[in-house]
Amino acid sequence: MGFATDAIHAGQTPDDTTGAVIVPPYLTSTYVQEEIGKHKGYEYGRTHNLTRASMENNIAALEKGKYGIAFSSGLAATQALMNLVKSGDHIIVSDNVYGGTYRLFEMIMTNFGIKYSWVDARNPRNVEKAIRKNTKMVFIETPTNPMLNLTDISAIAEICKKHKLLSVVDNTFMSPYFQKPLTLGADIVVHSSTKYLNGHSDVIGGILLTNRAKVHEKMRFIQNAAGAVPSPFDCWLILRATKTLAVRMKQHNENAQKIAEYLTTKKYAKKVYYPGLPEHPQYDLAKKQMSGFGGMVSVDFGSTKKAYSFAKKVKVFTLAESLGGVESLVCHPASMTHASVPKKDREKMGLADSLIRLSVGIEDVEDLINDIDNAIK
Ligand code: P1T
Repeated sequence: MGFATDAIHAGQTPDDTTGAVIVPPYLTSTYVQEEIGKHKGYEYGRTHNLTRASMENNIAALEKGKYGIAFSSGLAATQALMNLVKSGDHIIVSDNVYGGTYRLFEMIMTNFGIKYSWVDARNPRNVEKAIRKNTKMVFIETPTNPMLNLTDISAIAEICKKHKLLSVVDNTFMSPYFQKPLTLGADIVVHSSTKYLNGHSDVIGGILLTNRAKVHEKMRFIQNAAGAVPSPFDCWLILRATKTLAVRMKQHNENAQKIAEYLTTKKYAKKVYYPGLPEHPQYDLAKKQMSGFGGMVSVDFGSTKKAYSFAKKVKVFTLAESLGGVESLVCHPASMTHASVPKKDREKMGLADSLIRLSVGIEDVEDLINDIDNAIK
């Protein structure tokens, strides 16, 4: 089946009792047992929930994965992944990731003896060079938040296979509509389903997708044993939202492409970051591994004052953290999403105090462009 068909149907069958076409939110913490040990396969809400399972299977189908394991946030999903390694193990990470991922790895997981190397993964050779005896995993975000750097997923997967490492791709920025890392050889995909998958800025969620039975088994165990599960209602909202993922992503992409192209013609935008611009240094790779360029655009205004003023003056764009919702958001990564990253590390990757990140929504693009222009004036 095609993507849009799977988005609407995969993982879902009409309800057995009533024939309800839409999987209901099973808002229950527990299930009746006929006698001890005799039940319908559902024992307790943390362990089993049909709304959650439907959502997991739906997103797994979209990512071309066999298994989906959902969590209460994107970071909870990433944290669960850390159970695949142990104290003394080493993980290689792309040097630009969401600031919260950096904070989780450097400020929490290092206390448990996990070691991290941060490398510029735009060149896969840097990843291979960073491999040590105790390396177990390579974790990349592509495109990165907020610099929109790309990593060649196939090249990383190949390196990981050669050295028997697990390859993980945070696919939050593209969504499976534009990029399917498992089909390029990655072992695990992680999402903040808070973003495009849900797309309506009303849920916090995360999910892991894989084709590896052993990874699935371990993660399913962690999901239940550590317990960071999403609520059935949130799962229902996400399942409702993925039905329109294809149409939303097309519009995000169309609007973002127009805005990025428009900004490149304006003197006030000192630098525009968008993988759909031919001047993006990795435009060829973008065309190779993605089927669209997404809805995220970053702009360097060349001065912190101008960046602050722009964020304050836009009216259709809302100043807020997060991304991937139908409404357009503006964010100042240095003080918001990436405040946990030391300034010198931010600057090394071009994440200046003068940088503004736009999550381009699906409003009328003329209104968004007018909003940008009015703010600049
Ligand atoms: O917020 P949460 O659902 O826990 O997801 C964390 C996360 C993981 N990966 C990427 C690429 C992300 O962008 C995020 C969250 N990002 C934001 C909140 C933000 O505004 O960038």
